[in-house]
Amino acid sequence: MTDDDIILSELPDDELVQQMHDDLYDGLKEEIEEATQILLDRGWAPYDVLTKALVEGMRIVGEDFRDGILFVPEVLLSANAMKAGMSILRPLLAETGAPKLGKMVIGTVKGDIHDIGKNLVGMMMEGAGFDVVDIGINNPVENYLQAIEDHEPDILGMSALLTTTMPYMKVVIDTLKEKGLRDQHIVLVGGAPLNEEFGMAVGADAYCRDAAVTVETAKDLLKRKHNQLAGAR
Ligand code: B1M
Repeated sequence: MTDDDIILSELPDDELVQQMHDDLYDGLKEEIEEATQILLDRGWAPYDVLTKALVEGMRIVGEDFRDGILFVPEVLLSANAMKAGMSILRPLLAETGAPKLGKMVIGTVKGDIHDIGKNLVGMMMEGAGFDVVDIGINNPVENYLQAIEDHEPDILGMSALLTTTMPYMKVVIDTLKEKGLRDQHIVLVGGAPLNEEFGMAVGADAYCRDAAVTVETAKDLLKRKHNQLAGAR
């Protein structure tokens, strides 16, 4: 059977998820949209569609990109397909009706245009009840400062996917310090090449391994901050 003959709605769940990994790999946006909707219609939780079908598919793409099997144009198509699936899930993940826990500004740092992980973090934070202001990609320090002034967030989130761009996080944090703004915000950093040690070295409050950890860390640090403020009164 060729890919053209496959009727997605007739595949059982496990084969459909496998097919989504293949379709993501091949950058087939419409198929990813259709399959995302099928899984939702079958009662899958949006979070499970996101992690088991889309994120896992992108992990496979990432491995083959690393190994020189896939190249930038192909990975761009995969990224577009991934985003199409994510945009179906986004309103569903955000639809919790939970009271607002706080506000986060998030952006990818200067020189870096990767945004899938950042978008995912934003979606999960919204779903957990945070207001999220996404300032996009390739942000110089001025953009972060402007967003902080405009939106007065509790949390500043920065994403970097390249070893060459991750040091820029320190530039942003040092500038916040110089301007006396650092202590007013919880600073969280994330992205595939980072780790705990790096997060501490650049002066962030925490490194977040993934979107779920970001939500937990944000809640935890915000609670601690509120307790500290209450104790100081
Ligand atoms: Co790029 N790329 N890429 N790429 N790309 C990587 C990052 C790379 C590791 C691939 C590889 O070679 N193995 C490699 C970096 C190597 C390095 O730095 N040592 C790389 C390279 C080299 C490049 C280019 C330089 C390639 C070139 O031009 N020759 C170029 C750079 C462009 C630039 O930014 N200036 C480039 C371009 C691209 C595309 C445009 C083709 C595309 C991006 C499309 C887009 O984002 N719109 C792309 C992609 C898709 C990838 C890989 C394959 C996948 C990244 C991704 O979306 N992962 C990636 C390989 C990899 O990471 N293994 C790769 C899925 C996503 C859900 O995970 O982003 O890790 P991730 O996010 C996670 C966590 O990290 C965390 O939570 C997220 C969700 O759980 N997290 C945060 C992320 N940000 C956070 C922020 C937070 C908290 C948690 O704030 C609080």
